Amino acid sequence: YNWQTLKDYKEILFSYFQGIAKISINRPHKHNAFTPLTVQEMSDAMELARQNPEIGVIIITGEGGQAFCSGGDQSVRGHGGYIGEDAVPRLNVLDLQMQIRRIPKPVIAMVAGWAIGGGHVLHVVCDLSIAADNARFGQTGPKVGSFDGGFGASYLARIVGQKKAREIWFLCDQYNAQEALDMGLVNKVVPLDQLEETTVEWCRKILEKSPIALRMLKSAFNAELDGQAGIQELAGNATLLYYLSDEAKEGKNSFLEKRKPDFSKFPKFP
Ligand code: 1HA
Repeated sequence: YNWQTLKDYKEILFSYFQGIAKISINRPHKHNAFTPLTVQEMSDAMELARQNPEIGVIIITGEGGQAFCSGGDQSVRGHGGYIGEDAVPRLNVLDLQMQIRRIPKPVIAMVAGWAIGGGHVLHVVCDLSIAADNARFGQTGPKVGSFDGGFGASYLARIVGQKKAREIWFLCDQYNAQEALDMGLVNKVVPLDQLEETTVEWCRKILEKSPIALRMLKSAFNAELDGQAGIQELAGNATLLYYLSDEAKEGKNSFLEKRKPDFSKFPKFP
């Protein structure tokens, strides 16, 4: 595929091909562990992908074929978070998780090798996960002095069930691609050399579909779990649709034309 670089970053690659954006962590020497800068760059790329109307689907992945992401870089973990160049400790991956969930376009995790710790949670919050046969999944928090009690716990439990989610966190075991497939943690497992091809094929199937239907469905799936914030997201999409209607336009036009709105011609559906 002829991936075109959309923007140059230090710790990630951000590229584009035929409606698809690919955000790839580029720290293979650390199994793609993230620093605050990695996360900041991923956030920036996600925002660009959100704003770009050419982009209909986003792939999140890691370079090198040996790891998707091994979580927070423990060598920059300091007092109160992961420390970047500005010496401030941060847990900014939590904001990135929210971005992945809220972007109104499908996000696919393309997982080769390790998806561990905070890197595992990153694939969990993606809409779909496609795994290579060398993928390995697991949480390490209780082993390394961390935990993600947000989506990393509650959303994981929605996916694999309460018993399995507690097992994953309490034992910190690692699971292979087939085991992940069996527990519904990933959508598909393919040989490593077919990973990108399959993921692009799935993206193309998605890109053929109605963008508003996809957008409504993503926010509907989110709403059930996200409470007031989820309802806000779903309702925002209802507002978007309403703005497209003549009925809503009559409201705006009457204001601009300094007259009373005339909604009489609009049906009062049963
Ligand atoms: O829980 C959170 C958060 C919770 C709330 C809010 C924010 C959060 C943000 C982050 C996190 C976390 O991510 S906590 C969990 C952090 N991650 C880990 O505990 C995984 C650590 N890595 C491993 O257990 C293993 O590396 C591995 C099972 C993924 C692979 O093992 P393997 O094949 O034996 O490779 P290994 O030799 O260990 O790794 C290759 C190189 O990558 C090593 O460097 P080298 O010794 O060659 O210099 C290794 O140190 C480095 N590396 C791997 N993972 C990390 C890492 N370096 C820093 N941080 C890592 N996470």
